[in-house]
Amino acid sequence: MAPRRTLVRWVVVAVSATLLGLWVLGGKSSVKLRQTQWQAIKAKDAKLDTSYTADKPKQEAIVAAFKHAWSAYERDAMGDDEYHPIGHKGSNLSAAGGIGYAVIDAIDTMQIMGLTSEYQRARKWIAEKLTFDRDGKHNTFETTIRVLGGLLSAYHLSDEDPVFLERAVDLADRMLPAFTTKSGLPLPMVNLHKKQGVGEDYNANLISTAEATTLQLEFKYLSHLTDNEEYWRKAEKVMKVVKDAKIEFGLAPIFMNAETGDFMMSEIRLGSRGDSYYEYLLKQYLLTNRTEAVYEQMYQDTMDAIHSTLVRQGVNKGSTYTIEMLPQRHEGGLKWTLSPKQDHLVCFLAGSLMLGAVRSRAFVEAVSVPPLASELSDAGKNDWNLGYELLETCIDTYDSPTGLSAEIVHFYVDGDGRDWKENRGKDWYVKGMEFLGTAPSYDARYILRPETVESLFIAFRLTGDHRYRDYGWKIFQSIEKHCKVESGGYASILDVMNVNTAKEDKMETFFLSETLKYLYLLFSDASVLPLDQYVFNTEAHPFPIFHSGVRPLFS
Ligand code: DMJ
Repeated sequence: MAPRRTLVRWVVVAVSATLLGLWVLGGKSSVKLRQTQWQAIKAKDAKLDTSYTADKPKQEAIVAAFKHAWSAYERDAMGDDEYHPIGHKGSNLSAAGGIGYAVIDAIDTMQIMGLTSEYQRARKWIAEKLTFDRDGKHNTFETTIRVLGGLLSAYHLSDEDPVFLERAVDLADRMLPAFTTKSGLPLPMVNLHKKQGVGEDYNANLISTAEATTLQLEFKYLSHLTDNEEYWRKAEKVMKVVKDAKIEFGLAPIFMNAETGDFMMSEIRLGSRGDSYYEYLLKQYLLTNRTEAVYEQMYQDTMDAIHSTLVRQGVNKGSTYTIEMLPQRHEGGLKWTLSPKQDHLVCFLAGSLMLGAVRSRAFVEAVSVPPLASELSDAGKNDWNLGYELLETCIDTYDSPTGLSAEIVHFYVDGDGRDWKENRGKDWYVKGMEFLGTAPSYDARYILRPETVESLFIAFRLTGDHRYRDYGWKIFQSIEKHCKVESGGYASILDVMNVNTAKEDKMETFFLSETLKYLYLLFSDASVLPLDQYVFNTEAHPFPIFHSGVRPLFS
């Protein structure tokens, strides 16, 4: 998340779509599309084997890691929203009390891993102790993706145990008032006791683009399960507002005004506050079995805009990466500064592009594994190549002294005044590394994030290339070596470039819901949660693909 001071500075004025559109138009004509070779068959060291046999010993090691994390949480903090494994304690997101963040985020991983007794105890806690009647502020987006998403996925995987759906309906009904703004965009926070949307203290109408547009899978699937169309319409309306506000070439600034529905003057980026907007464009289309053409169009336009505007190549070895755009007022208009900075969060895009290529840009219904160039459109081949190359870059950022990737990497560019060889001839560096002896920067942390292993899982399922399993296993071993807390749990580390790094006393809930789940699935056989039957929400909670009778509000 952007530090608050930066955020306030940027959020000054609503962006004129025309003005922004003109700039992007200029950018589009001046940036040459990359000409790349077909990557799936090019990889020299590809180890193709599509038998997808489960690797049981590796799965057992990952299950043991899950148990090491969960049992410590259960021992020290059962029911609290978050866990601090070094201090052996939990904490809640609001002083009003917990809402089951950690338990609900983790429960479907237990179901998938077959951890029956852990699952039974977590279910019992949800049935007997969980309450959403909390008079405090909770983040609308985080509550949706972790808690609502976790309950819905647990409901499906438990063969429809009603306790999960009852809790999901109670939560969603308490959240719906967050959408009661003039535009229909949600407010960023919600008081679940008062059933009221709540704005940020420093700007009452501000909502980040990712937060507004990463609620649709959850509310639509709930609508499908309950036949209550209100959930559907509230979530869908947001997409119409975004489409109407959207700049011509499909890129979206990271902040919106919830009252007016306009974009605010703010950065364009694929990382924090932007990321899952791009992810859910594809996933909304997939969840309803590829029947809502409007989302396919929005997705395709947006990927085209990413190709033409945000993609760059490293100066040392040509690694493919994405940039950020920062707006500034300039002679009565807007000037955009380009920044060669990439969040770890962006690594979700690699797998997403590969999945989108085979599901949305193919000539055939069932694409081969790995895909054949002849099966994909030119745009599909471009998306596939970009996804493939971005994944190579994300993997490369794990080639650090700890074997883990930083929260943020920067890429060397012409004229940056840096010694390009300072990091072993790599294209990227971590800011703060040069200030040895002082506290490492925020950028240098690894906070147990999942995006690269998520993309490795998707890439493996779509190609059968065992290199992806090898990379995933290396990452898992590095987590074991540097993040494991012997007395129980896993912690973030402060500096991936230092093997003696200190730990930070926090185990993010997405470590259990995403990172370990995707690692486990990477080593499972392909019949487990197949990608043509399931869509994973942004917190890795799988929902089954379904047909819907609800007609889209807009086209
Ligand atoms: C998760 O909570 C979700 O994936 C979200 O979309 C952003 N990233 C974190 C994990 O890194």
